[in-house]
Amino acid sequence: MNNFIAFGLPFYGCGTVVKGFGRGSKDLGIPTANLCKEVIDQLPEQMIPGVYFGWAQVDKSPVYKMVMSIGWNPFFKNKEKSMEIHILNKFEEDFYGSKLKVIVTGYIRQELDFSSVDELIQTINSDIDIAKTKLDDSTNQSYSNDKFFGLH
Ligand code: ADP
Ligand code: RBF
Ligand code: MG
Repeated sequence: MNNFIAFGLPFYGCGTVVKGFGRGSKDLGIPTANLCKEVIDQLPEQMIPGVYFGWAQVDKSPVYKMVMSIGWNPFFKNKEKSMEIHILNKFEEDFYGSKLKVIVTGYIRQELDFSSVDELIQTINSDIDIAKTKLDDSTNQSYSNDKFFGLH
């Protein structure tokens, strides 16, 4: 619960999926749907750069677990702030231009720099394990049925 207060959570966001940096996250097995600038500009001040988890919905899809990175990706030294969401579901097709809704319920860690891509991937995979477990607790689970996801 302290996380909620410290990081301004839960955060409810909705925006269009835009093209990201085209770095081939997908080839690494971790595609990330990048949210449009309008959402990034509306983030509360307490939502510091870092790795978060929560729930996501693409247009009228079911609600899935997700992990999210906010910031400048120190490993790649991005010039623009991004908000990228990896949804824990296998999609048959890309969904650029779709409406993506998220409820962010927890914070995992700061963004880090790494000495290799392998290290980055391993760390993201451990974030995914943490998110899967935490999202099963009753407080986090309850947000998957939030009426926010029912309004289209
Ligand atoms: P970009 O640099 O354009 O963001 P990515 O390699 O990160 O490219 O791929 C992101 C795209 O992959 C998303 O915009 C979405 O259309 C698609 N995609 C397919 N499966 C997923 C998933 N499980 N989570 C997030 N995006 C996915
Ligand atoms: N990029 C970083 O530079 N440092 C990070 O600590 C970091 N953590 C991430 C955690 C998650 C859960 C996700 C989805 C992405 C993260 N990224 C991070 C962004 C990553 O570098 C980006 O998605 C690349 O495009 C992967 O190839
Ligand atoms: Mg991406």
